[in-house]
Amino acid sequence: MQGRITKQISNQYTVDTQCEKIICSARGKFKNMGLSPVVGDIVEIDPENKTIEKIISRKNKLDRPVVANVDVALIVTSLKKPDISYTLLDKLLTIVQSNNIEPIIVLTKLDLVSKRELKALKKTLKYYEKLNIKVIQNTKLYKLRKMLKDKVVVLTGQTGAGKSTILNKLDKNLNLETKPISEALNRGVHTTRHTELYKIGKMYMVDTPGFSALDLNMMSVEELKNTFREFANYKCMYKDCTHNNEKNCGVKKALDDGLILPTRYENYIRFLKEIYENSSKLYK
Ligand SMILES: Nc1nc2c(ncn2[C@@H]2O[C@H](COP(=O)(O)OP(=O)(O)OP(=O)(O)O)[C@@H](O)[C@H]2O)c(=O)[nH]1
Ligand SMILES: [Mg+2]
Ligand SMILES: [Zn+2]
Repeated sequence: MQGRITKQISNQYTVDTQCEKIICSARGKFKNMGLSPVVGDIVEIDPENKTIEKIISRKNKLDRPVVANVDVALIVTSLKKPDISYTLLDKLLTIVQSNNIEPIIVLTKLDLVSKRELKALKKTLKYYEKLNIKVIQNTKLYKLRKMLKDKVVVLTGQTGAGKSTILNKLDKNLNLETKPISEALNRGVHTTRHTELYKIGKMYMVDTPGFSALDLNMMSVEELKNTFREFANYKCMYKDCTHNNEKNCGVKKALDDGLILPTRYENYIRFLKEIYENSSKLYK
């Protein structure tokens, strides 16, 4: 019998089969193989012993949150309280795209910014739309329903950005815990703690613990470059140009010409350095 893991609490996996939810444990052999089932996995189970027997090979797997077979990531981006962070936005875009997941930016708390601020923000966000990344507002969630039909969807973004609030709006029966930002920040912990897939209509949604710091674990420079889609439009003298200190770099020229958003380039360099630091740690 096959099903999808929708929830995990230590070795207790909730497996959603076509007819029922069965709580299973993973067999010891997975541990020995250095492989453990995660939320989002499609698994073969033994319904009598209530054990997971086999993990069907994955399309992808995210590390934080730990979820497999993800189609779309909603990058929930609050404009105020917490303030928008382009570094976090670009980092999430990079991580999501390097895992072959389609990113959709969902803006929240538009009601907390002034008209003038909103105008400037929208201009910046247009840049992302030109990269073919969808940007939608949390007041227009009906647009999401169509886009996310039959998809496994993760929500990600800072604590207090409004992820659980979005899920609650999409499904009035969920009643996920949400916390005013001041309270959440004072406690220094995320309101949402374990990973779980919620079936909402025809989509599987993950309400994840929000996170603010992420590393680009094991990403190569080549992968990083690929996730900055706009860079491919410019030609550099060296084919393996890292767009850092090289001569005749088309990307740096485009930056000087105002064709590349400065924060995008800054974040790219920041991530590049992180990757170099990670790999030097590896060889120490
Ligand atoms: N003004 C305003 N408040 C919002 C909006 N969206 C969410 N909030 C509020 O922001 C606070 C945090 O929302 P949550 O949904 O708990 O945030 P979260 O992203 O799930 O946070 P974690 O679970 O801690 O990662 C709550 O008080 C929400 O009511 C919005 O569009 N405007
Ligand atoms: Mg939450
Ligand atoms: Zn270059």
